[in-house]
Amino acid sequence: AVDAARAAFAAARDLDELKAARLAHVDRGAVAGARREIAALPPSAKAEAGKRVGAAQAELGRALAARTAELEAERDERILLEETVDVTRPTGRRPLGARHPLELTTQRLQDAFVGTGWEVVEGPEVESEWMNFDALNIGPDHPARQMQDTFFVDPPDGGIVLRTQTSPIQIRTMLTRTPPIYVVGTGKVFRTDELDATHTPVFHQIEALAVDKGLTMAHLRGAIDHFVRVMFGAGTRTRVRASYFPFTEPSMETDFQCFACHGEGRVTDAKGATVACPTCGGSGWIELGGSGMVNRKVLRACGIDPDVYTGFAFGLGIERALQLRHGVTDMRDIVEGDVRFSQQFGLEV
Ligand code: FA5
Repeated sequence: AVDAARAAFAAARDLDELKAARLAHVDRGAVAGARREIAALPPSAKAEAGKRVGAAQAELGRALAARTAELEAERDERILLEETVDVTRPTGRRPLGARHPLELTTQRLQDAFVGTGWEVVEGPEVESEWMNFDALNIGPDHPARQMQDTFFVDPPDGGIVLRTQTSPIQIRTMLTRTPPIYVVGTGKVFRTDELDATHTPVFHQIEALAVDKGLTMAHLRGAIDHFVRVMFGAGTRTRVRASYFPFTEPSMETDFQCFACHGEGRVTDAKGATVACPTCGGSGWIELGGSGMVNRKVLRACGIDPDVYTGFAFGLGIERALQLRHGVTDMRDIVEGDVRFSQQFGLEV
């Protein structure tokens, strides 16, 4: 009986078959039967029979345990093989994104200020007309309201606009702080401009504001020069010219030399003809931003005494700055969000 059981254990190909063999040969097999029969034996034979049956049972137990261990090892090995992960197989890689050059440029511009002790401030994109215009000395009938074509938020007479410039950040800052003030704000601004090579309806500005005792135009020129050097390198050609903004007096505008025609105003087209440069419109210069001494009326509206303090401010378009720095001839490339455009810049903008 023991040999038959051993043969059945050996024949079992997996743990289920081994279980069946155990039921047949151990639990209900001849040895178990022999054990039950011991009770009926005469007392003199019981001890001897008990020993033999016990030895047979122990033998069966050992054989079963050995085969169980073998089959379990086989099973574990099979599972390991079936569940193997091939780490050398090529995977479906997800394409990496890239940080947008506008974001990198903004950071670089902010760094240029923070490095000289200025502070970064923010303002909302949905702004009150009062902050965006009135407080900046642009009254309801002021022609400058038409200079910046405005998106109105419903209802149209609710006095809420999408800010057309970052200059309302100046107002918010002067209303909540006392001089000396040295702050720089950046963000999205909105105008109903058509999308073309140098315009987009949603663009970014950076705005700097300083209010302190004794600030003059010389400080403003110095700040702009520092900014332009950091941003564009020492060799960049810029010019300032007198301009007009209601919130600065006097006002200036900074232009940079057109990178497409190198200031010539004319380029050669695909057919070899000389035509007006499409990037700058033929003037040879591209407007970068406006600046000036903070208008006394604006200081007063913000509760700052213009007889004690003076201030200067400048604001410029970041897309334009990016165009200049990298010779991007068409602003549409900047705003379309194609990752291949961003990838060209890496992390160094
Ligand atoms: C202003 O917005 C003033 N707030 C700037 C200022 C600040 C003056 C502080 C004085 C003191 P302006 O409307 O010129 O000015 O616009 C500033 C710059 O934004 C422009 O020089 C140009 O670089 C950029 N810009 C204007 N319109 C667009 C547009 N549609 N797309 C991209 N950039 C634009």
